[in-house]
Amino acid sequence: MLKQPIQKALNEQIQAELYSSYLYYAMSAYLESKGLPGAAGWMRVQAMEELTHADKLFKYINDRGGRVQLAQIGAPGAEWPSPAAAFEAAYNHEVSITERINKLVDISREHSDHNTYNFLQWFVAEQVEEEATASEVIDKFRLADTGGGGGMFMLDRELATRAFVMPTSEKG
Ligand code: OFO
Repeated sequence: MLKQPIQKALNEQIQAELYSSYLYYAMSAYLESKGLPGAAGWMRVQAMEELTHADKLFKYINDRGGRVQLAQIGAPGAEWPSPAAAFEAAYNHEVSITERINKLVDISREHSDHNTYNFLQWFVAEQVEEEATASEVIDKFRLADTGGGGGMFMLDRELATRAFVMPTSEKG
């Protein structure tokens, strides 16, 4: 059985992950409007991955006999100063999500909830990747910017290759 403060914190994290998805879908739409279908596709895959993060928390709360309670998700905005700025905002958002995950881990320790502590280790590792991938794309945008229009075209083609892979535990 989940303790109340843990359940509350996990529910808040579901909301944060769903907001991440909503934000990345908004960024995808923005990138599409800027004539960058590859970057838009990359961001759409990111948005889909965030849904699987929310789903992981959803399932965990239920598995522990808790109660999922969904809250309102705020509007993510629709415009950024440039495509590179959208990726910078995505990176900054991931840094804030890492802080949230770290706080969740702290709460699980405060309540000696070893199951939740263990469960959260997946998210701890995932956040390293989330920050790194966003940061890599920002670096590529900087390089592409120096290469004129051709550099951006090549980068967009590269970003188009990212595919969504359904995590094994969420299949079926
Ligand atoms: Fe769910 O990792 Fe990004 O937000």
